[in-house]
Amino acid sequence: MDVLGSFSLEGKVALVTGAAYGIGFAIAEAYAACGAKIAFNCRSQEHMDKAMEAYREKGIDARGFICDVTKEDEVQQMVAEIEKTLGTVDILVNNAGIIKRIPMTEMKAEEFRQVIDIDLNAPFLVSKAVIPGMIAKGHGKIINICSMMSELGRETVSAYAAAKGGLKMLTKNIASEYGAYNIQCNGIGPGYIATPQTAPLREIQPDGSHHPFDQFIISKTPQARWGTPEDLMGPAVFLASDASNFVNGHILYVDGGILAYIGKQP
Ligand code: NAP
Ligand code: GCO
Repeated sequence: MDVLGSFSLEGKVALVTGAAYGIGFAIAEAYAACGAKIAFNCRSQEHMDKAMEAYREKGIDARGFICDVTKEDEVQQMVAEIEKTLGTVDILVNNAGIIKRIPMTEMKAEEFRQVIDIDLNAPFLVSKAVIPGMIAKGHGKIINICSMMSELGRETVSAYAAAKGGLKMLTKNIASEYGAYNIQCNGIGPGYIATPQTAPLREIQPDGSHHPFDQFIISKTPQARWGTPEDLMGPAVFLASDASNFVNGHILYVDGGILAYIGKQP
């Protein structure tokens, strides 16, 4: 077996949702480096324009779509356009996501619903849109971007934890329901990654000190650092490639060891 070649994505069509920046952009960049054709989406034209420039600077000919992943008609339209112009989606990364950090008893029902809609309902909608093409083609890879909060809770992130816990089980269910069609569905559970989503947790305080949460995460991470989007590139390529053809229903935690560690004695 050509082990190195099994990591190639040459000629594959990859859709990475929410890949205007952050983790999604890094995963799309990694896939392009391994030979994949890239499609991505976001909601904001401003983010899209900046993303297209960033992809061009990296020499990546990405196809960008303004598409809200919570809107089934927009999702269906985007996938149809990708299938028409690039080909069947071989690899889907359900990456688009938001978080709202609000104590549960203060969170409005609409705020809870919005997080569930984007972080859980949308991966269902986008997966549902690409699976028929994967079945017809005889293979497919779906990678759901889960979270530490697929396993753990903490104050103020009830909606996000509920969504990411559900996304872990949606991952296992897609693996169960479509494994027979040679579709592998796995998750990546990033630890604490330095992106715009976690910027509020890393802000330098008015007195110039580090954010308390920043120090807390450092103390809870054996590798004593925040992750970077680049830390997710290799794991994402592995789960998108033939190298993982018998890995199904697995959540690969890329967390620097947080989930394994009780934390440093104060
Ligand atoms: P981010 O920097 O906030 O980026 C989120 C991306 O999703 C943006 O491109 C955003 O673009 C897009 N998006 C949000 N809602 C959307 C919608 N309804 N339709 C289409 N696109 C949408 O987040 P990140 O840190 O890269 O996180 C990416 C994923 O990893 C998320 O699922 C997050 O929950 C998960 N995650 C993050 C961490 C971390 O520590 N950063 C750890 C574990 C898991 P627009 O706003 O322009 O739409
Ligand atoms: C938070 C963070 C986390 C990370 C990530 C950890 O407020 O606790 O935003 O939720 O984003 O999901 O894996």
